[in-house]
Amino acid sequence: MSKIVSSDKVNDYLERYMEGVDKRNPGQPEFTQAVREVASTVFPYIADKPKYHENQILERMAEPERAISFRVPWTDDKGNVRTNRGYRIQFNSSIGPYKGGIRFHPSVNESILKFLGYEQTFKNSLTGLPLGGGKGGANFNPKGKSDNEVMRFCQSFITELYRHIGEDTDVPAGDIGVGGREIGYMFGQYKRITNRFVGVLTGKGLEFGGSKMRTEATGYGAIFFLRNMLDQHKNTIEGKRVLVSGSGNVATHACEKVLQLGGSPLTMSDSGGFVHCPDGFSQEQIDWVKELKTVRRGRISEAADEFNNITFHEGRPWGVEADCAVPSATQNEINGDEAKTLIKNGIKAVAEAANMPCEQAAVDAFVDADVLFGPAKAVNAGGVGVSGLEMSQNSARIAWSEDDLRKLLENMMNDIHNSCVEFGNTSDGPVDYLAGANIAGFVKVADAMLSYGHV
Ligand code: NDP
Ligand code: 2IT
Repeated sequence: MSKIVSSDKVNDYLERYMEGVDKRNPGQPEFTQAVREVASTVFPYIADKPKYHENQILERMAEPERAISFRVPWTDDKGNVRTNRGYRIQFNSSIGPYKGGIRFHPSVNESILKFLGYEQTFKNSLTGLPLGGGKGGANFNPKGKSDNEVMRFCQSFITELYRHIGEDTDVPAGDIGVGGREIGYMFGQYKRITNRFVGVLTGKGLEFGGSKMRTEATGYGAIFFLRNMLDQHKNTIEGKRVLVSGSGNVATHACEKVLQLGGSPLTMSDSGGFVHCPDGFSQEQIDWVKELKTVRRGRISEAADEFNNITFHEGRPWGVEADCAVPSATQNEINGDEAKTLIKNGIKAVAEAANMPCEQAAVDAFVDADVLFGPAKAVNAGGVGVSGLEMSQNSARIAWSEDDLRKLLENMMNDIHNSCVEFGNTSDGPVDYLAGANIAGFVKVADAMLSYGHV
């Protein structure tokens, strides 16, 4: 390959590569969407670096090292036998043990978990910690289930999964539908089966090896990254009106950090619709939503019944006028038309706190309009970053202070932002955070793979 490769030629390579990926993964649109997003920015970077082509690095990266699928039988409170499908996708262990969350949601399938495991590989690389990429879950719907049903499901799930994971092999954590309650049940069953007390899961309770700041880390980290993007472009988060979607772990802590840094979080949502508070949610209101979602397990619409400055609306919050958007619910929750509405309403920055919340058409619209766009693998890496620190504390049998962990998280997000700027700086226009994050995440994993030979 010559030193200078034309952009037409790079596009040809990309399309040929994607043809192969599409062919090998039929019926997996989320997975191929995630691969295209990475490949479209990495191909131009490696165009004059033949070692990556000759060693088929991108081809090998798009193939999980191992995909495990298993039966999860359990009994509901009425005595009915129920069966779900569990998975663990062990995607890439080049730079550390597989690491990534577990999702319980009826939509879970192999495509969604492969997209998440693939993304996780690059995200974990960006943290600077020795963490490989993986993801797991089940098509189990925790909504409407009793605590005992959730416990029995988690116990059955781990009764198969335990043989595939370990503190130096694969370390799962939470994701949609998996929080402190579920991690507790799963850790308890793992310990019981193996008779070992080790850091095999992260996001544990503080009483049994959990890390301070892990609960807050993803949402707080996302807002640190948003602040860094604004600072880098001579702007500030103070006074900004911020749209947040979701009302779970990531969304509530994102709202909290926006408020702490002097901004106004205007919206939260769930699958039933969104709530809008034109004054910006107060800490009391955010705490109320945390309790609603983690203890009472109610619907976000209830916030409008409780507070008279909050209104409930059907649909998604992207029609509300604001300065920044932090999608924090799920994949593909902003489409191209919604992106255009946000742009028309003057949005200045979008930080993806959920994984792949923007459809490709939305990403393209933001980038074309010079809106600052922070991609998920950089923006939400604080969660897995503090999970990595939980693993370190577990190995050393120590617990760091909240103050130390807060500083470590903030420094980690600064370092990730700097890496994106290093690889994504453009001569004209804003930093290309998409390319920056993808390339910075890619290089470390790719170079480790080169060292190992063809494995
Ligand atoms: P939670 O389960 O705590 O909250 C999920 C929220 O998103 C709920 O409000 C839920 O509403 C909403 N939601 C989920 N699916 C849909 C859907 N299909 N349509 C509309 N709303 C939906 O999950 P998290 O906060 O942990 O995760 C949110 C996002 O952040 C996910 O993309 C996850 O992968 C990502 N993430 C999480 C990390 C973590 O540390 N937890 C780390 C990095 C990324 P409802 O209750 O109605 O379903
Ligand atoms: O998507 C993610 O990064 C997570 N769900 C957190 C993973 C982890 O291992 O903490």
